[in-house]
Amino acid sequence: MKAGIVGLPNVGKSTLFNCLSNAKAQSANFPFCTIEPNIGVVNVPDPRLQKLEELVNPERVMPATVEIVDIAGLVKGASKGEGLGNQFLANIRETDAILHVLRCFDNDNIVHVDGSVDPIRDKETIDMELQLKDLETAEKKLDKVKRAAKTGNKEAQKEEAILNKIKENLEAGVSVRALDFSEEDYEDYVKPSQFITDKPVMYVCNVDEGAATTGNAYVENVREAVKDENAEVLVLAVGTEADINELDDYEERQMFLADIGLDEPGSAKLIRSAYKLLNQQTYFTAGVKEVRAWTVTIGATAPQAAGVIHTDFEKGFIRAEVIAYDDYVQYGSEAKVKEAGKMRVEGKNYIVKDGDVMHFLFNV
Ligand SMILES: Nc1nc2c(ncn2[C@@H]2O[C@H](COP(=O)(O)OP(=O)(O)OP(=O)(O)O)[C@@H](O)[C@H]2O)c(=O)[nH]1
Ligand SMILES: [Mg+2]
Repeated sequence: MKAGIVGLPNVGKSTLFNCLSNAKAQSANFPFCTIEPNIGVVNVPDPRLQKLEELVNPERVMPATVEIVDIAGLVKGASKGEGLGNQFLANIRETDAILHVLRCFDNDNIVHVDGSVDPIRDKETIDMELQLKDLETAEKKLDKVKRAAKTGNKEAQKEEAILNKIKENLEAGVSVRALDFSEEDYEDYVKPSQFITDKPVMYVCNVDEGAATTGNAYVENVREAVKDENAEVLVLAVGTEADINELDDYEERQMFLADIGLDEPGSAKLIRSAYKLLNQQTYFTAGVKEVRAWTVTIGATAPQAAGVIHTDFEKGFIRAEVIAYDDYVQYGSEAKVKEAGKMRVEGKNYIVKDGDVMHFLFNV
């Protein structure tokens, strides 16, 4: 699962990537600095892991990770090949969620491809290009399905109706994610097309450091414009955080963060949000060798969770011993949790909960 950083050129996407990841992307004050996508595997900050570390005192600690991709900027006409054109659209299609970066800071020295700072216009530009690309996808599919629909094939007719609904909405500037479908229709006819505007999105408002905690008028405009989208709007002083991230010393970083009013980097919050946006959650394994956070899709069963560690664990799954994170912390050790009768034994239909501390029994 990966989240892609998307936006106009020169709005701070690569700078944001550098806040998140240690794989340094080139960032510079000119449009289309990024061409090939930068990929980073980013640790998901999770205070629960430190707590478990204190309790278990393991040899090592492994955090959960999420993959972030920094993608080339896109401009008006991109869907028709302008700028870097279609190439980047393929990069976006390969991601599972979109982090849409909007420039919300004034600075005459940083070029804006459309001449002025206006995050609402910028958002519309990006949305429109992605919608045009999806329109192309919908039309291609429609062409294919039309003939079969004419001959009376019921399924083809259903698909045609759904594709027409998508097409009409895209033409009216409505993204696929905003449309309602029955779960069955969605699974059968919408999801397989992998529409770009169907991917979950969150907005990252790039502000200057004075607005890191408060936001600014641009951010207010963004909030107002997306209020019906049910999408998170995150405020981040990307440039400043990238500078702070360059410092090697933890204390020093915390000091500079405190200066702009933060007790943790906005980028940490962003990673957690991206993780949620990807529909992921964490369960833990806690042993003396290793305390580790594992990533599972929300709704995953115990065997599927076991499969994240090893496919054999899933195939040979017998049962799982589960301790809720809060119980683990309250009683302080696995033994004490057991004594208190708070360790549960769960079977193959158990739906994993965020924060479960799990131990799997299996045979191979
Ligand atoms: N003042 C200020 N400058 C910023 C901020 N974020 C990024 N910049 C600068 O803006 C310029 C462009 O940043 P990049 O991160 O390379 O932009 P990008 O969106 O990746 O651009 P492309 O790869 O060309 O699409 C660089 O000179 C950054 O230093 C910010 O928050 N404040
Ligand atoms: Mg870039």
